[in-house]
Amino acid sequence: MENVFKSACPLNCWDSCGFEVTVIDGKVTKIDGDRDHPITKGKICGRGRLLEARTNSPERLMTPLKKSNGTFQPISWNQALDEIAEIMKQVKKEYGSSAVLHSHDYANSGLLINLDKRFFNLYGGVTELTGSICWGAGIEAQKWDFGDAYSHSPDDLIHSKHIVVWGRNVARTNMHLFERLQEAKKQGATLIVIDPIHNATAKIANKYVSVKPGMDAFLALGIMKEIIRLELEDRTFINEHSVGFKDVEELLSNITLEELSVITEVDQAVFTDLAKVYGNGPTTTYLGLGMQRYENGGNTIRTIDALVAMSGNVGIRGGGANYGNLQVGQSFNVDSLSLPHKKAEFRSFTMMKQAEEILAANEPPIKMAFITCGNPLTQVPDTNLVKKAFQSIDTVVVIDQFMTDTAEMADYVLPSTTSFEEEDVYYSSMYHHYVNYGGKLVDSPGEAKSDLWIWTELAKRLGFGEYFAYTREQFIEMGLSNLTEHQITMQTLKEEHHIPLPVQEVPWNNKKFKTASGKYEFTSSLAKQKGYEGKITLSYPKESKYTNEKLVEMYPYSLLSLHPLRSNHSQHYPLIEGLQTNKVEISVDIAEEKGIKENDKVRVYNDRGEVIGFVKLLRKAHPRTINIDEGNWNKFGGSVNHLTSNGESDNGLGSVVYDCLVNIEKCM
Ligand SMILES: Nc1nc2c(c(=O)[nH]1)N[C@H]1C(S)=C(S)[C@@H](COP(=O)(O)OP(=O)(O)OC[C@H]3O[C@@H](n4cnc5c(=O)[nH]c(N)nc54)[C@H](O)[C@@H]3O)O[C@H]1N2
Ligand SMILES: Nc1nc2c(c(=O)[nH]1)N[C@H]1C(S)=C(S)[C@@H](COP(=O)(O)OP(=O)(O)OC[C@H]3O[C@@H](n4cnc5c(=O)[nH]c(N)nc54)[C@H](O)[C@@H]3O)O[C@H]1N2
Ligand code: SF4
Ligand SMILES: [Mo]
Repeated sequence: MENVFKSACPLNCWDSCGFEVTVIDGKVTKIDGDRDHPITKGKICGRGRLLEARTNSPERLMTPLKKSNGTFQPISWNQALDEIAEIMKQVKKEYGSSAVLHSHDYANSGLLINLDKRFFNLYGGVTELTGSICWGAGIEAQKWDFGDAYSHSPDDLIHSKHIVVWGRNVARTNMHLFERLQEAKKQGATLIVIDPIHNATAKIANKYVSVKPGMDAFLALGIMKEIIRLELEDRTFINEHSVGFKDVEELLSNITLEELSVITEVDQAVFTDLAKVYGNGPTTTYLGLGMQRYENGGNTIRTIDALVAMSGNVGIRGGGANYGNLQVGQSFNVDSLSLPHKKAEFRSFTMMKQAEEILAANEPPIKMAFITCGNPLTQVPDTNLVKKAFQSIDTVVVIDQFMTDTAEMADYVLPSTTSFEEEDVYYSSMYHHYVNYGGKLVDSPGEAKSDLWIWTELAKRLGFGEYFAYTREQFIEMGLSNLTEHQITMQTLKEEHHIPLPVQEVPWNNKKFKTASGKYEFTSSLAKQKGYEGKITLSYPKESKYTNEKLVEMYPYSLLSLHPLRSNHSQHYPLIEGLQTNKVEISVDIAEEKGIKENDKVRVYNDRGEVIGFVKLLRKAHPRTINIDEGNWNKFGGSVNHLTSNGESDNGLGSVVYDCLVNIEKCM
């Protein structure tokens, strides 16, 4: 029997698409877009479509596995859960509950993923991860400037005269914004793309600006200088709704346009052109995550925010410094799910430095780790260190659907369900503000169980089973409990499939900010409170000629590791043969300098490691730039994170995965 159900994409992505899933005789056979979804309107990408193949893959993990003498043996759920619970009890008794690490990322955008935290909080509180390899530097930066990171509603784009896409690979990573960019251009808006790579979004732009990786703040400073020279700044906003602009003016007086042009490798005329773009708005800025994955990443986002603010583009229709949209996630009653008050102990490592911290921890040491919704052996910087760290832990439990590089090194691997096998509601705090319903459509294969089932069974064995004595539906209701007045309940979601959350469409339109002063803070009081200087500064990436000349002599090229077109991080590599080798994209000047040609086999290396791959020439990239897409598995050539460093951004909460110098040589 064939049925078509409305559902939603669970992948970590800007777009949070609505799905129509065809199920024939208890099996998912096809995934299409939900034409009734107001934002995603029936279109989805290949990653979404391939969830069918992922769900039905013969490679799915089917039973719990335990490693003995280096090989995995299938064991029963009872044995796996009894043993794991016993180890948890022992570890807690001997070392305290924070000797357990919960390592995770955000690979499932369902609401119930917050129940992981409930489990670990009730256990007593474990070592948790803070910050984010993904967008941590920028989120913290916007908290300093605005008080929070909020974006305009997608529909607001029609009010923009100019659109600046700054470090976001829209055509590849955010397809529904891409459609809107094309539409806005037809309506007469101008599109400017600022990116070291002439990507598919740049191809449709009216103007493309190629910038030296990691130097965007200097570009924003140059634009601000020109705005002031041309008297295009918004003095009303600056005088009435902001604090600290004097510090920005002082900074601007310390550096010349000539110097800024040299640092950014951008022509001075471009500063003037962009000053006019920002000064004659409304101009909206879509910040991506690209330029904040550097040591100076927080400062970069703050300097761009400052440009958007001083030019009068904050809190107005058609404006905005759109980065993340945290108001979406803040709509839910997450605390009722995660019970933060239940934890007695607490320790945190940053996501970036988890490996280093594992190796250094002694009060208590890390004796056990749970890894869920993440694949740190491919995705966390400095793979060699990550491997060493996890191998040093007595007991590693990985919950996943596939035998990933991370699962390979675990002691216990527990098979998890995919999204069509369980009910949940899905949302993303990245772009639009609709929450989507996804029901249970098929049974899980073999003995795969949901993460929630696993927590529930462990909780029973650990003595706090009563906190998990709820159905999925009841848990979802709990998370939605503060939305009933907006008619967002299980019932209405099941009926309507997608409902807009009650968030602001034009954030900060009343010019009241969530900062301590209530104003936009060019110099941040929150930063000062946290022990930072608080001012925007002139700061460079960690690996650049301005900070480490010697390193540049050895490793002259900037390595980016962008998100792959056809895979969501590591998840689709096993399903697509064409992805199963490393493609090393290099700017043409490097090819000339090194005598390398298209398809040559090359070795890319630095002090941290090496990656072997095959060359593809980037004809219009910024000079001295290389890209190797992230996410590749060991068996297909290995993760680009063998080369990246585990440093933290200037504000402590972001990664530096693009702040990475390398050299390259042809393999003989
Ligand atoms: N196809 C696909 N889509 C995805 C994902 C995926 O894995 N695959 N992942 C999803 C997730 S989790 C995320 S976080 C988002 C990320 O979405 P994006 O932010 O769009 O993705 P990135 O790959 O980080 O690429 C950002 C862009 O920044 C540019 N860039 C790098 N360094 C600099 C710099 O110094 N200055 C400037 N101006 N630009 C720079 C890169 O060339 C690239 O074009 O994508 C989501 N969508
Ligand atoms: N060099 C470099 N490194 C990067 C990036 C980069 O641009 N360059 N990007 C960073 C970014 S933006 C991000 S968001 C991270 C992503 O990092 P990860 O989230 O670690 O990446 P994924 O490959 O999506 O791995 C997620 C794993 O979770 C599993 N999974 C999916 N759903 C569930 C579930 O419901 N339960 C459980 N238990 N498991 C599940 C999947 O099968 C998969 O193996 O990578 C970061 N790493
Ligand atoms: S991965 Fe993103 S664009 Fe693709 S279907 Fe899922 S939400 Fe939509
Ligand atoms: Mo991400």
